[in-house]
Formats: sequence, C-alpha cells, structure tokens
Amino acid sequence: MPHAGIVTVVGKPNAGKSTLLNRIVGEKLSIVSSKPQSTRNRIVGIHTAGDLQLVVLDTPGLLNPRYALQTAMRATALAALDEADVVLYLVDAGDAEREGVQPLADAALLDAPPRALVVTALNKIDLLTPHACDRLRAAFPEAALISAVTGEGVAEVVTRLGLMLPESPFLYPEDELSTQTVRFFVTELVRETALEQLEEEVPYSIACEVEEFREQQSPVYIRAVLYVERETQKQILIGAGGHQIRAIGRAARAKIEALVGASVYLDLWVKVLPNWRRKIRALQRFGYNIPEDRSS
Ligand SMILES: Nc1nc2c(ncn2[C@@H]2O[C@H](COP(=O)(O)OP(=O)(O)OP(=O)(O)O)[C@@H](O)[C@H]2O)c(=O)[nH]1
Ligand SMILES: [Mg+2]
Repeated sequence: MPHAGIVTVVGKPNAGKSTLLNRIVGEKLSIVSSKPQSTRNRIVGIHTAGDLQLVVLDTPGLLNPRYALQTAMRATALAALDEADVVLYLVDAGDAEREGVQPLADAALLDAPPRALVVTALNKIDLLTPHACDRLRAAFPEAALISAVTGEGVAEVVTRLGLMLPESPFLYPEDELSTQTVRFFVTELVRETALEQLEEEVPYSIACEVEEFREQQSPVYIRAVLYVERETQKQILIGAGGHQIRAIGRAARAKIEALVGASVYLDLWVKVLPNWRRKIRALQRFGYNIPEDRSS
C-alpha cells in the first residue's frame, strides 16, 4: 500500500519555504524572493516517487498581521496547518544559531499546538561553517539540517516525512505537479519580477490580475494589470518614459514563456486601487483567503 498525505511547510517569512517546495518538487512553482512576505497564497506542489506521494503546501510566512492582506495571509497559513498530515516547520539556521529555536506554537502565536506531528528543519546551512552546523546538531538533535538551495539534507527530510504519512492511495495522479492554474502562476511570476526589481514598499502594494489569456494564438497573448495603492506607486512602477514597467515586462515574459513553453506577448498595465490591501472586497477579488468571520 502506498503512503500519501499532506505536508504543510510553515515558518517565519523568508525562512526558505518556497525554495524548499520547489526543491522537493523539482520545478519552479512557488515564487522566491530575498524580500520577506513574498508568498501570499497556499501553493500546492506534488512529489510522487515510488509508492510515496507528498502533497506539499507552501504557505505565507507566519507573522502578526497589521492589515487585512496580512490577516488573509495568516488565515491561509493556519488553514493549511489544519489540513496537514505532517507539519514541516522551517527555521533559518542562522536565526537558530543566534536565538535558538522557538516551538512552532510560540513562534507563530498559535492558540494551541498543531494537531499534526511537527518536523523541524533548520534551513540555509550552506551559509554556516561546519563547526556551527555541529553546534546546531548538538543543540537540536531532533531537527534536520538542510539547504533548500544546494539540496543538502532535503532527500533525507523527504524520506523522514514520507515515513510519517498514512497508508493511502495517491491523492493526485502520479504525473501531476500542482493544482493551481496557469493564470495563477502568471500573476505570481509578474509579482516575483516586481519584487526583484523594485525597492521598499512598492512591490508589497502590488496585486496582479490576468484580464485576458489567449492560448490558441502565437505568440500567446496575455493582458495583465498590476494594481497599486497610490498614484505615486504607479509612477514608480511605470518609471521614466515607461522604462521600469518595460523591464518588468521583459523579465516576466521570459519566465512565463518557460512556464507555458511557447512565445508570449505580455501586455502589462498599471492601475490604482486605493488602499486595496486593507479592503476585504479587493482581497476577495484578487483571490486572497478571507477568514469566514471577516468576509461579510
Ligand atoms: N543561502 C541560502 N539561501 C536560501 C536558502 N533557502 C532559501 N534561501 C533564500 O532565502 C530567501 C527567501 O526564500 P523564500 O523561499 O522566498 O522564503 P519563504 O520562506 O518562502 O519566504 P516568504 O514567502 O516571504 O514567507 C531567498 O533569497 C532564497 O534564495 C538556502 O538553503 N540557502
Ligand atoms: Mg514563500
């Protein structure tokens, strides 16, 4: 009988959760950025090997929310935590060295420990000296030491997680990698590119919506709108003479072409939706998860 189940990856922003999901699945599914709070949705990545299937859920970094979008992000992470058969709690190994490892319930300000078993992994060990790794091993013998970037220790963690999953038929067909739509990945790749190219608050104020997606033609035609919160942000995003939005468009198009395997014409627009990050209706429109008691 195969083993299959849901592994939810949680941790603070920037711990490397999305990098790890991509590493486990072997495909670039989840956007990655050196800036915290890049992931806003639950991202599904499916790893099937032999008679084992891990359905990996990548989640937004857990933090104390200050506005409605962050509340939605936290609700998304907590809901994914509830779905888990096993939880993979990812901690930056550098943080662990400096500050130790808080229990997940404390780090994430949970009311109660998660229902599922928790495996702790200390990530980014490629940045530590071998000596520092030895110290972490001694201090946290239960924790796995990994590098999502180099892949070190990741196969061992996958094996360990697999042994903890219930006996079950596969939850998805063997060749499936994700459950999200191409449209969703397009909006994410545009947002990732904005995170790469823009400083400070502007990329955090961006939501992306695909308005038109014509796959039957060559090049594939995609019209997407980047929504920002203020006129000043719109000007920064467009840049002098439109140079900034063109640069984002060029880089994003290359990523989208790799995703869809065809040449793409990416038609990017910028619009202002005042203070959308604080507005429930706007969050719903962009597909962010509004907790039940806030959705009315
Ligand atoms: N050196 C090193 N960098 C890493 C490793 N894993 C992730 N990173 C980097 O850490 C940064 C954050 O990675 P993400 O995967 O976006 O982190 P995340 O936990 O998904 O972040 P949020 O979605 O914002 O919560 C990026 O710059 C990654 O390249 C690792 O094992 N080693
Ligand atoms: Mg992420």
